[in-house]
Parts: sequence; C-alpha cells; structure tokens
Amino acid sequence: DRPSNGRGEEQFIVTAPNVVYSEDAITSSYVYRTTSVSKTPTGQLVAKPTETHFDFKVERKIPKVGLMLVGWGGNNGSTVTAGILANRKKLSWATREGVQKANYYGSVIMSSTVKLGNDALTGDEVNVPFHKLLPMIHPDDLVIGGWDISSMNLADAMDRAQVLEPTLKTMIRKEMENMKPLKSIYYPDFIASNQGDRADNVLDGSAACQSHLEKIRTDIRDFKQSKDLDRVIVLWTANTERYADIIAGVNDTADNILAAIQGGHSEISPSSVFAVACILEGVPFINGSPQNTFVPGVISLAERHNSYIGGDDFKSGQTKMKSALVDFLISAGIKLTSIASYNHLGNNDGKNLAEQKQFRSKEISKSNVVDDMVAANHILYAKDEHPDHTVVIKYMPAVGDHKRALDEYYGELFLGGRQIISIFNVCEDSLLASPLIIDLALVTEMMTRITWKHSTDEKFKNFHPVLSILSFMLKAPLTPPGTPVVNALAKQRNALCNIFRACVGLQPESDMTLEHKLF
Ligand code: NAI
Ligand code: DG6
Repeated sequence: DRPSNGRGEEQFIVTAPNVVYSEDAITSSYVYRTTSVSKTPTGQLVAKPTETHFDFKVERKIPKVGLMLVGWGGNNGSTVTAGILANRKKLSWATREGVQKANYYGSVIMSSTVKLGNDALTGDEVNVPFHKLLPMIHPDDLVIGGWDISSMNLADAMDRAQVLEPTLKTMIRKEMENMKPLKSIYYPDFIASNQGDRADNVLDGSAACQSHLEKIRTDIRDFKQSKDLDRVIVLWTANTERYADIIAGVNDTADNILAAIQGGHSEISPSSVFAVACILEGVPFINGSPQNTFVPGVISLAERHNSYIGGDDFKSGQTKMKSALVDFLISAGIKLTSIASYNHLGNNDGKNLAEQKQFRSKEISKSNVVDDMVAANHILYAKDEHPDHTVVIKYMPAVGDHKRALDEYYGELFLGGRQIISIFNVCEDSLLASPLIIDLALVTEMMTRITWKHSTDEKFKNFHPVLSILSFMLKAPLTPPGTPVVNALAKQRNALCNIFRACVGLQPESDMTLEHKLF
C-alpha cells in the first residue's frame, strides 16, 4: 500500500466542488465554523456562530526524508532505528511467546483508523488508516542518522538498551553496526553528572560557541546531500537537560541568543544550540524531552525564519493515560481531588533523572497536564482551585527499561461519596516512545507540505512555526505565544484528525449520527 510513483496514492478521493486534485496538489476550500461568545451588560452569554473561509493546499509528491536524532545511541534512538529496520525488512522473529512480526503498534498515524464517513448503501461506518487521510510519507522510508555524545555504534547501543529480543537483534545487527553517531556538543552542566562516563564522542568546548552551531548546520547539510534527501527533520531524544535560566540580553530575543552563542554564554543549552542550527537551516526541530529548549529567543528566531519547531517531552505512558482519564472523570462531572503519580525505572533516562535539576525539568512537564481540563469545569472547581498533584520518579536499575508507573486518582462523587482509582502500568518505556518519534516525524513532514490562505488572499503560506498540532504526542505542548495549551488527549487527536480532514475539504466527524436517530 505504498506510493510507487513518488506521488501519494490516496486510498480515497473526495468528490465535491470545493476539492480539486491536480497532478501536484490537492486544493480545498473550507468553511471553518466556530462559536464566538460575548457577554451582555447583565452578564448573559451570547453565542454567535461564525464562519471563516480558508483554502488549503497539500503537495502530493512524497519526498525522501531524513530523520536525524540527537541522542541516537540512547534507548529510544536505538529502538526506533531497529524498529524501522525490522519493518522495512518485514522481519519476523522467535520469542518465547511465539513468532513476532514487525509492526507499528503505538503509532497513532500508522496503527489507528479514523472514520471517513458512512457506507452509501448500508450506512455502516467506513474507517481508513490515519496515514491514508493525506499523502503521508511511510516510516519504512525514513533515512535515519544523528548525533550522540556516546560513540557506541547502534548495534552495541541496542544491546546496552536491553529493550529488544536477541533474535531480532541478531537479524539487524550488521546494519546497525555500520551506524555510528556523529560527534555532539556536550555541556556537562546541563545533564546529570552521572552521564560523564559515556561522553566519549564530543566536539571540543564545553559551552555554546559559533563553531558548534556551524558544525551542527554542516552535519545537517552533509547528511541531506550524502543521502540525497529532499528534506531533513531533527528530533531531540537525548538526555533531559536542566532548565536554562531566562536571562535578559542572553536568550530572551532572537538577536540576543545568536549573540550569546557567538559569545560563548554558559546559559545556552546544547538543545537550544541544536534548535537554533535547525532554524537557521530551515529544518524542523522537535524536542522530545522536557527542558526549556525553546527559550523566548529560540521561538522568536523560529518565527523570524518561518521554520517549524515543536515540543516538549514525549507523552508516552502515565501522562497519556492521565490526559485521557482526567478528561473523562472531569467531563463526567466527578470531582478529582488528588493525583499521586509514582514512577520507578532502571534505564539511563532514570539514571539521568536521579539528579535534582534534571528531575525538576521532568516534574514540571508531568505536573501541568491537567490544568486545561480543571479550568474548563467551573462547576467542580472554583477559580484557581486545583486537584493536589504529586509526581515522584526513582531510579531502580534492576527494572531496566520496564518502567513501573503507579497512579492513585482520588475523587469526590455524588453526596460526598469517594472514589479511588489505582493504576499500575508496566511497560518498556522505549517501546512506547519509539512510535511517538515516528508520529512526530510523519506529522511534522506532512505539515511542511500543507499551506493555507484566507479565501480572498493571493498566496498560500505555512502554519505558525510552533507546531501545536503535534500536541497528542507531547506532554507539555508548545503552542504559539499567547495561545492556549490543550492537554486533553481526545481533543488533541480531534485537532490532528480534523485539520487533516479539512485539507481534503471534509468537515469534522461530529458523531451525531442523526441518520440513525431520527424517526
Ligand atoms: P537515554 O539516556 O537512553 O538516551 C539519551 C541519549 O542521549 C544517550 O545515548 C546520551 O548519550 C545522549 N546524549 C546526551 N546528551 C547529548 C547531546 N548533547 N547530544 C547528543 N546526544 C546526547 O534516554 P532515552 O530513554 O532514550 O530517552 C531519551 C529522552 O526522551 C529523555 O530525555 C527522556 O526523558 C525523554 N522521554 C522518554 C520517554 C520514554 O518513554 N522513553 C518519554 C518521554 C520523554
Ligand atoms: C519517568 O517517568 C521517566 C520519564 O522519562 C518517563 O518515562 C517519560 O517521561 C514518560 O512519561 P509518561 O508520563 O509520558 O509516561
């Protein structure tokens, strides 16, 4: 089911006067309907339906795309690389539970479906794979590369990660052995001191400098050229860094951060240097870790160069459940009063998070994930009232990548009743995160081929450089300055799905199914 001619082969076409298919593009006219609410002097709310007319254009030609991972030799980096190889080669391998086939489970784009509509004859739902909504690239075709401060080749790195079955590793070992991370930038102050012993693949210098910035830019260009790529995406899956202080004159504006890198300021993190390099190259940069890579100066620079950025922190297990469960509880009218979240894990991520400053980055990212759902329900919560919310993470080497996440949700029911929900979630952390890396790459790439305009405008243009459409995959979604953050999982998925539908001129699926309800 793969495009064979360099152009997307759509599983469906839309026949409507507002949708035009040409050799190169799908163009749609779309009426965006929202409800504008105002207040009368007496305090009554007035809701007014509004319409905005947009045109969307989707390039149909499928590009050859490179994905460069920062932290390539880590658990996520080695696992996602192995997973793509296994899928590309359509591998099956023996496990103690039987034969396992390569798949993309856990990827919303590759392994979930969306309702297209209802069958014209039977009225039954017709569902299509998410990745067939638009002409998307296939993950098997991603060309992977990247950087790591550890020089280990990817075969040894996957052994170090202790995630994959030995049978699978044997089948891909040769290819993985030939993959060697590029030297990276290492400023020891930003990640835990316990990481020092693996840092044997680093560029000279331990603070930001112009030569580091230039080197990363050159690496990106070289990779693009040597692999004959149309496009490159860079994704940070390296260690969680501590927060950088926001300092006036240093990282608060685009010009200041460029000058601060040149001047070697010690408060510029490696991840910010990578972000700046990507922005200057016009290459999308996604941050899969929780630190504040996107300091104000980086965001302004992205806006200036109209270059895509997205983050922060993969939303893989505990938080994904939280952003679904809390939305369910609060929207069911149950007053959640506390959430206690414990984690213990034994992989290198856990080791790095054992130090306070790095833990603090993760604590911030994991703690703000229910704010929008609480704020939306003023019946249950007074202004500024929040459930208690505690996040604990402990390093426990014995459990390796099999992270344990324990959550207690405590809520208030009808007439003072109490509800306690306990969740104990055990799974390989990297097997949850790897499909998210793929989704982030696929959606980001798709966004580079979608443009929009107001119907009356002449020219199509990009979306805002801050790609909040990636929120479903991220714990602390970065949004364009001044715009709200949505954490609720279902809303995030709807946004992704409905923007894609709009691009082919389809209205959001309302789930009203009136055709089955009227008498
Ligand atoms: P890991 O510790 O196994 O891998 C990180 C890699 O980054 C290491 O190989 C390390 O040598 C490398 N590294 C550190 N600083 C670097 C730099 N400046 N340049 C290049 N490489 C550098 O960690 P893992 O499990 O792969 O996770 C990666 C990141 O993803 C962590 O920040 C983690 O918090 C985040 N994350 C992971 C999730 C998961 O479910 N696995 C979910 C959410 C976030
Ligand atoms: C402990 O929670 C370590 C973290 O790196 C997590 O594994 C990661 O952030 C995933 O968190 P969550 O909440 O999305 O499962």
